[in-house]
Amino acid sequence: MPTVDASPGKFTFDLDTTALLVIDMQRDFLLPGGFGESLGNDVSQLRRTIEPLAALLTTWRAAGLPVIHTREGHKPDLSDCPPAKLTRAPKIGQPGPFGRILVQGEYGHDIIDELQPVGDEVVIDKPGKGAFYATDLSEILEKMGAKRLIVTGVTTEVCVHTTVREANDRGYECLVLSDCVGSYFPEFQRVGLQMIAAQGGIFGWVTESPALLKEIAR
Ligand code: C5J
Repeated sequence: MPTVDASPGKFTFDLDTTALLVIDMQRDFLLPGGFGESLGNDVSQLRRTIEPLAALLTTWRAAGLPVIHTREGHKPDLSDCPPAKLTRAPKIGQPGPFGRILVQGEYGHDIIDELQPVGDEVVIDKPGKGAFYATDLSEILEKMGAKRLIVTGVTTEVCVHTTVREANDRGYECLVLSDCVGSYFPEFQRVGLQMIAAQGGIFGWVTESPALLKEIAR
């Protein structure tokens, strides 16, 4: 079985039962001049994930393995956006440089050009931070027979963490790729990754993408 060196220990997986999750690599979060930057964030902290993630996708797709993309956002009438979320993120639904912010169908809501889904790859629209909440992700993974998830995307301490925690509680083993997840805040990136692998891997495993690429190539 393929095995990669990871923290807190080796992560062994079976290519037939492992899916790649690419979380919220959306223009609103990543493009210079977009929503993320308008909040005062340094988008370069997220953009450094694009190149390794594109390389991973190339190899993963060439091996014929499943990819699931997610997008955080809401229906145009915001009926799926809880008032408590809107109160703390009042820009949601407002016009921005890339269309209404985090609204489905808008340019900014979609995935960046470099990482656009191809073929029949699944795209899950999610109203929350976690990819399992109010989506079909559980059913999709069950149908695929997935038992393990390779987790990538943004942001490390928010949607990646929430999804890894949700997945962990549902019995999935998660390997988080540190160079393919990003936070606007270097401190949150560091601590967020530590928290996943702490206490014997309380939420999962952490490694860098080259370790995984090497195993897939074998
Ligand atoms: C945030 C996300 N940070 N995808 N969303 O609001 O992490």
